[in-house]
Amino acid sequence: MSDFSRAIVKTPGRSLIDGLSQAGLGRPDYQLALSQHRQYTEALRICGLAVEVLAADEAFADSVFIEDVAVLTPRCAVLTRPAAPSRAGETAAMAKVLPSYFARIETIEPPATLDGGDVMQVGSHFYIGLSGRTNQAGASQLIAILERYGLSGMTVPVRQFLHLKTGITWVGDHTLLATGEMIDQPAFADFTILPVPASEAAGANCIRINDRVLLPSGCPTVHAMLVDRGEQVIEIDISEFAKLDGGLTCLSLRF
Ligand code: CIR
Repeated sequence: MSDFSRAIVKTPGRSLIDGLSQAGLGRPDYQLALSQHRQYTEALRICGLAVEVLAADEAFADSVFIEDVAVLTPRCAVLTRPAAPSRAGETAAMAKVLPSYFARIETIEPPATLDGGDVMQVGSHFYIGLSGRTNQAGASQLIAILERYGLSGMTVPVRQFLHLKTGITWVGDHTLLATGEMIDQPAFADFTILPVPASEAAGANCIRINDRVLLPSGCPTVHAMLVDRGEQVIEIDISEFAKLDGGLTCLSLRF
């Protein structure tokens, strides 16, 4: 079981409509995005988390995807180095927030790039996607930091997805929800894989929090698989964030 007690989220700004997007689903509706973000935040609270809600930052259209700017571990926080040029400045705001919660803060340094969406924690081990956003130098720096704190990490190639966790997330015990290239990825051969059909690919990005699982709405097959395992599922509609390639995990940092 994960044992999170806190989360940090960031209110979407009006500039959200200009966020990076490959999805081809059109621009987000800002008012609907705000309402979905409130429901998401409320779901985190229902899971028992104390949630800090940061103010919107209009200078950074994608800053609602707060997961990408930090990796939080039980022993230290790591400020990342987002690869997208328009997102590079997002870490400055996070650098001011983290000292309230973490005594030890590490940073990823140039020329490395690393987005938090590429980092999947399973216990004390961290899987790091080598994607269009996270390079080998970023992964190597993160692994070196983790090892200094008695944690461990390894890389996983990501070809089909924006980030590693776009295609795979940990759902509890020794089990992962996976879609596309992640279903047969050798790095995860020892796990029980719950295969997510391509038609419900968004469902591969879920969040296990304490005794509940958050799941994007519109994934009936995945919902049924989770209920079969005895999970308590909370469905959340994040349609406006999906238009910017965002999933459930990207909208918060949990620790
Ligand atoms: C981006 O392209 O950076 C944003 N539009 C979406 C980031 C999604 N983050 C994530 O999957 N961790």
